[in-house]
Amino acid sequence: MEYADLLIENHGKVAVVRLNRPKAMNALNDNMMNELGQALRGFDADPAVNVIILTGSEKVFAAGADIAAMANYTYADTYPGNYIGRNWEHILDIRKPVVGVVSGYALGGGCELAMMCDFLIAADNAKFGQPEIKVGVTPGAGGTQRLPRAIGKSKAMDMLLTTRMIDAAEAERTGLVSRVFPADKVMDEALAVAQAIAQMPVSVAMQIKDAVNRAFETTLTEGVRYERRFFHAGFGTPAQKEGMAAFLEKRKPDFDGM
Ligand code: DAK
Repeated sequence: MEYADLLIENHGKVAVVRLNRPKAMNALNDNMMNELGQALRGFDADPAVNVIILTGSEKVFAAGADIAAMANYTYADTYPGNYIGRNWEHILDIRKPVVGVVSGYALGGGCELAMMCDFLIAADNAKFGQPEIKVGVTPGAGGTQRLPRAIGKSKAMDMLLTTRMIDAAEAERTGLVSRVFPADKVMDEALAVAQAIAQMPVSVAMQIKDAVNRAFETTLTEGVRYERRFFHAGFGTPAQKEGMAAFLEKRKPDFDGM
């Protein structure tokens, strides 16, 4: 499948989706977000793919919503037209793991999109920011909600109100990203991480993702109850039979197709 604003790579059970509008610093527009939804849904439904990597270029993940495209929007274009809601959040419906890999800038909507991934790996040149206030709007794709949950209220308020960018080291220290690698190695390292996940049973990876995301939406008691149902159901699956048998037989498990 060819896309105007994305590049796709296949690495066995790992699919890589690259945002690709280099002349506009990968600014996010309707076409790119429609294509992104299409690509992600396609891989989610593809039994040959277990893990998806979402990334940009070496210089920029995405510099935010396309300011040129939205500068003349009216309220009628945004609220009735469901700007953002109509096509930015397809990623939240993806059930397989989505690993975000950020090199360079992830600003505004770019930072918000990155935060919709399941976890983030950063290059040491990564910079995260929410500079929307500088262009006269609030964040509109979850920045005021996911950033404080990720890095705490004080740091989030600082970034959102002053537009201060944080670098990869601060992003790792505050928990926004899970790992940082040198920029020239980050894709190889991220692919190794994704391949490791891809060897696990994809059905269990999907359940873990579902349960962890539930932690942000419910009470602890209900969340643990939700997790327990998956754990109990696991005893009716080939993945549990293979995983535990392989351990006892001191061999590597083969979770292919599970
Ligand atoms: N949109 C459109 N074009 C952009 C862009 C953007 N966000 N960011 C960069 N570009 C374009 C530049 O205009 C320039 O185009 P040409 O002049 O070459 O035609 C080209 O990319 C290269 O950019 P620079 O020349 O500026 O490159 P530098 O390396 O000097 O600087 C930069 C890189 C990323 C620091 C800088 O470009 C920058 O500050 N960009 C803007 C970052 C920003 O403010 N991002 C937040 C965007 S606002 C809403 C929902 C959501 C949102 C809003 C409303 N509602 C529900 C209502 C979300 C808003 C945002 O994300």
